[in-house]
Amino acid sequence: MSSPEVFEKTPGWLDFYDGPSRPHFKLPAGAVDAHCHVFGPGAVFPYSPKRKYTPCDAPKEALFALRDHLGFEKNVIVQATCHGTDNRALVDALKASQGRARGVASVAPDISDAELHALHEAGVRGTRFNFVKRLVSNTPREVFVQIAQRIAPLGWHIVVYFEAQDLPDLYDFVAALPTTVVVDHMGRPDVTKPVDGPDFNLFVQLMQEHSNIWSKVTCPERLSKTGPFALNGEQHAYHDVVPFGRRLVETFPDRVLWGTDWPHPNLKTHMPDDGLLVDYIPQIAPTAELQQKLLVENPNRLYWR
Ligand code: 0GY
Repeated sequence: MSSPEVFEKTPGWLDFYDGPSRPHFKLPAGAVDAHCHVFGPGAVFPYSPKRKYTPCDAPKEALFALRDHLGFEKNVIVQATCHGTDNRALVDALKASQGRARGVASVAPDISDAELHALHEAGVRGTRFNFVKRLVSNTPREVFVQIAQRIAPLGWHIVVYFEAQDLPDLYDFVAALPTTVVVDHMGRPDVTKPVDGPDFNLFVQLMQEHSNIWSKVTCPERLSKTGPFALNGEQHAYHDVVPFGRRLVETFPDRVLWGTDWPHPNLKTHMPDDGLLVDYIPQIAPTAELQQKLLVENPNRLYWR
């Protein structure tokens, strides 16, 4: 047998946070971490030859340990671009979770019916369309339309990942998708702009006009310019992102999801303490009712029905 390929991490790659704190915020029973990934390990599940980065290994055992440490009951594991359309690491994690994880896969339009059904059987409930140019080469929109037609009969949804400056161009395409659509990370707003300014209003309009569109109110650590610093002597994690998350949670309480984004790919300056990320949640979902919807009811309705 040939020896497994050895992968060198992208220079400057930050490994996930070692020894996350235990959050002060107590998650409600049944809470779901609805956006996280597994990476490899590369020796078992090689990274895609087409990848734009090589991550640290972040295996399922580490994800499940984090789940238990933070107090989540379940995970939604999203296929990351470094694995391309090879969903084996994802499927392996889903099977090992004993029903406590669901998945979002990346598929090609020519995937066979048998392969689609095997993914469904393993716990996949969605596919991801990625428009972030530093992560993927361009996929023609007709290809995405073909994939949407293949997955819709399974009752899957589509996760879309784009950056705010691309929304005007993508608006009609996203609005026309035939399934439930979940937008990653609030469409990546520029949080130095006003929360009620034209850019974020366009995103809110997309959700207002289309009741099938949901948003993950995730990734303050990616969007924040202020970072996880104390304010007025209190720990206010990523406070500049709070108005954006809170606006979506309060306007669309039944169509928002939250997740850690562990192991936090492609962060260049700081790696978040996942415990502190959990402590961010009550800032954007201040009542027990909003927390229950965000963390328990919404993800269970989408992934475990
Ligand atoms: C995220 C964000 C990123 C990466 C990916 O699939 C991926 O490679 O999603 C990113 O670099 O912004 O949601 O994990």
